[in-house]
Amino acid sequence: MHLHIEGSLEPELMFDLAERNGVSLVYDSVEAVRAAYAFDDLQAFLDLYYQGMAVLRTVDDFDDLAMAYLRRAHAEGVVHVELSFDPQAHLLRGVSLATQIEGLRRAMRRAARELDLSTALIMSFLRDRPAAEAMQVLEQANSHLELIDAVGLDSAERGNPPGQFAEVFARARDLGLARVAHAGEEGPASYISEALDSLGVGRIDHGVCCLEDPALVARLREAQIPLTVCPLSNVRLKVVEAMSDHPLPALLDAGLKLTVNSDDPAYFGGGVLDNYLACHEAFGWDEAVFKGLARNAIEVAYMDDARRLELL
Ligand code: ES4
Ligand code: ZN
Repeated sequence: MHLHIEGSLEPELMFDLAERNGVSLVYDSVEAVRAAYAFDDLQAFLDLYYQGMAVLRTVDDFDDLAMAYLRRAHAEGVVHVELSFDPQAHLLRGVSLATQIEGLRRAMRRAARELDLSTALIMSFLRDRPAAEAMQVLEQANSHLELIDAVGLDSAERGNPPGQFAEVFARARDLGLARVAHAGEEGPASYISEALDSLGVGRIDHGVCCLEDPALVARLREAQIPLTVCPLSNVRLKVVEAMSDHPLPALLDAGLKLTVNSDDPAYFGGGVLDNYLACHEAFGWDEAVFKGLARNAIEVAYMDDARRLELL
């Protein structure tokens, strides 16, 4: 449920697409790209993430990117994928919204047919760009609304509070779209409350900083607001020093509705299964804990009720 499809771009495909589109990369090998993936914080990652995705130009590129990821997810036992994408990052490079959505949706349709994977599409706004730009993108998306399931909010968190996007999210609600937002990844716990209050989100992406505020933890527990936690991402971006310091066990003890997700699998050390395995190794969780996490995801995912019943 928390996957940036552009963050699933493996260096091998990055080179293939660069060649196909005549885009030059600053790296001369796949190994050099991987070696550059040592981040001090979210911004250091975002700089490489936006640079890497510049190879995406055509419908086929978005189709190939998504299909490669959906095949890998299927191979590791994933049965439902919610792909989030960052339309502004591509619009700013002259790639139309129609191109992006057509490519992603083509892969999603094929995955349903060939892999029995259900999927949903989340259009995320960049919080470090003006809210007026997000509103323009939402208006542009009006002609593709049946192809979008939810809107999200991502990119650089600190100094970019959710409240700035209140109007955009109110408009998304009026258009019948579900809403999620990154909050409490690097930013303060107050951004989590703000995302709930001013954006009306139904889920919080990350949310790990909620433990700073006991009243907020109580609220999240009482309302059973889902948190899409990404442990390997938090280690790679130095939100925590190591898996052994990760707050997941404390969040679980607090009775929160948790799911474990991969965020940007090509950049942070793997997919959902790798994140599950890292939790098993660090926390010694048994099968019952993982079944509970997977069940939480199925209960709150954007899928139709027939699919939910089939999976539960
Ligand atoms: C992201 Cl890890 C993370 N945080 C915020 N925005 C993002 N976009 C892609 N990955
Ligand atoms: Zn994320």
